[in-house]
Amino acid sequence: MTAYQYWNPGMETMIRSELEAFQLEKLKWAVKNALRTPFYAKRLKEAGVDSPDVIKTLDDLRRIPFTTKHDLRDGFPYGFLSVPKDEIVRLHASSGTTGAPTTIYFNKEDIARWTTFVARSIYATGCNKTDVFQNMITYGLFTGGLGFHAGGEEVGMLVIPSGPGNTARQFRFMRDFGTTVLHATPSFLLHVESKMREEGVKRESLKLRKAFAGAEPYSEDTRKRIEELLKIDVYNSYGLSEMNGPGVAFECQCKNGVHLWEDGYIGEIINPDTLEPVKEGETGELTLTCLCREATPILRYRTRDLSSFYNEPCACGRTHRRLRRITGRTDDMLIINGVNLFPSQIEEVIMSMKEVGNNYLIVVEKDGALDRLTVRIEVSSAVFTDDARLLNVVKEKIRKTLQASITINPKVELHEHGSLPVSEGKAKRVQDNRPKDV
Ligand code: DLL
Repeated sequence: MTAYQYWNPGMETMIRSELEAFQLEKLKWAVKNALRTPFYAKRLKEAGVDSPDVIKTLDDLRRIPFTTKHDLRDGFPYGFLSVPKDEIVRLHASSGTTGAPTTIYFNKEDIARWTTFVARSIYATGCNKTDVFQNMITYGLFTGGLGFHAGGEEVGMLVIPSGPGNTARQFRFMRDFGTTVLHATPSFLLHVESKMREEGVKRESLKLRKAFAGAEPYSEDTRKRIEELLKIDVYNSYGLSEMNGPGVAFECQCKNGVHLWEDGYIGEIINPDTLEPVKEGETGELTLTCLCREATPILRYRTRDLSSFYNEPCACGRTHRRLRRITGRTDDMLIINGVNLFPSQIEEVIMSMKEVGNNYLIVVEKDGALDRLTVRIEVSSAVFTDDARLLNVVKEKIRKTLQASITINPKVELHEHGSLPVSEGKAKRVQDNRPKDV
């Protein structure tokens, strides 16, 4: 039987009524901070929320208007700042692919609070100060590097700030320092595994036992694949820059959904069209209110991530509700000849097939008036031989399985192991080559 460990037992197992009372106090604090920012001073007053005293119950959250990425960009650079500039000590930014970056500022207390949430997350997976933690995610403006770095140190682990890339160097660190815990995007973990085989690194020569995987969507089958191939326990880690970064929601040792740390964040699931709350347990857009950051308050932020809450309590004893794996973003849905398709639906099918290797790419193009979907898939060298008949059998099998699941007939291309592009950060799984104005 697993002995569950809690970083902050009182807070993590607090009965719901007390947790909600705590949230209410923090929400008032967040509204007070928000009213000091140029953006919310206007937006909240227009909505009749001109004082934190307007918030009398948690239901009053619904009196606060939503905040979008667009608002954050409009407020760049200081429209969301609630403290004097000389109080802020750090910024992080996510650039996305278009438009101005969204920048989040932290004061010293904000950094300390964020760090505690990451430490709590790491500890919930069963890590402790005896672990050696190789942080193979991007440092810099991206929150994954420094966020996990500080959280790991807070737990007391030895943190190796390796960053991503250069797998030969990563393997050397793993051997030299006896790494026990890894952190990376799931796609980079798969790449590490491929390289391990390619470079003949013996798994037995390494002490790896756990990995945190997040920052991009991945399926349950991908998790299982990483666990089986790397012989390692993989925990899902969810977060976003607007809510500090990692440490927003994390899996415990039950590995069945990510606990949203509700003393730091209020989560709502809304219907992205009507903006009304969905029924309990239904899927919709996750909307988050940050209760733990003073310098850049963000209320009811529309994450665009699609998820739902579990209703049942978790066996670990934590009372903070769990979110299901993100199935996609409202803005990454593809429409192929009128059929809606999330890239995660493709990943779910192919990653459960043993013929499929560790990397794939979805390409959408115009073929005359129609859209054409191609799925490029790496296969193992056992499959990728000169035997054209075998290749065709595999290709047909993947095509038919995909078609049965997504109701679109894709073209399937098989590629040699290691031939598709690998990203060190978030994987780019979709290449939409259709003209933008069509
Ligand atoms: O990705 C923060 C982070 C760093 C999370 C390290 C986990 C580990 P952003 O760059 O702002 O921040 O991207 C946030 O990434 O809205 C989701 O769409 C996606 N995302 C993050 N974690 C997961 C996950 C960081 N576990 C955006 N599953 C989010 C699915 C995820 N999607």
